[in-house]
Amino acid sequence: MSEKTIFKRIIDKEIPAQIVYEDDLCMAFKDVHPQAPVHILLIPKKEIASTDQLTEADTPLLGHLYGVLRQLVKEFNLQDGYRVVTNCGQNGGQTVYHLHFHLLGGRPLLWPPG
Ligand code: DGP
Repeated sequence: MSEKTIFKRIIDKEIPAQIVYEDDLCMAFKDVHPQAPVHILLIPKKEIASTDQLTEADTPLLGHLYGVLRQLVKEFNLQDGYRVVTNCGQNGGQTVYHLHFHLLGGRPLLWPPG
């Protein structure tokens, strides 16, 4: 069996994280290397390695995740603007192969990204 990702270990509560939201389908916690005053990672509990592994069956899950993102936007007062990022694959800068959304805000964010 392949090794658990660090995010699966957080889901299983084997390692600590600053969890800001959790339900049956997903979990949100603070990024350990924050790139903005607010930097939260939202992950499904289902083990999906990346956007490349998503199927049509995951459509309701993605809708749920975006609903939770909007809740987090309110909770963390990001009404002035924010960014939702999913890195995919080597060129996309993905380092953890468990699907996740970065929610970044609390400062003006530059574009294009590096
Ligand atoms: P990505 O490069 O898109 O795969 O982002 C992975 C993010 O996960 C990166 O911003 C740092 C964060 N991260 C890695 N390990 C841990 C951890 O153990 N705890 C927390 N809270 N975040 C982590």
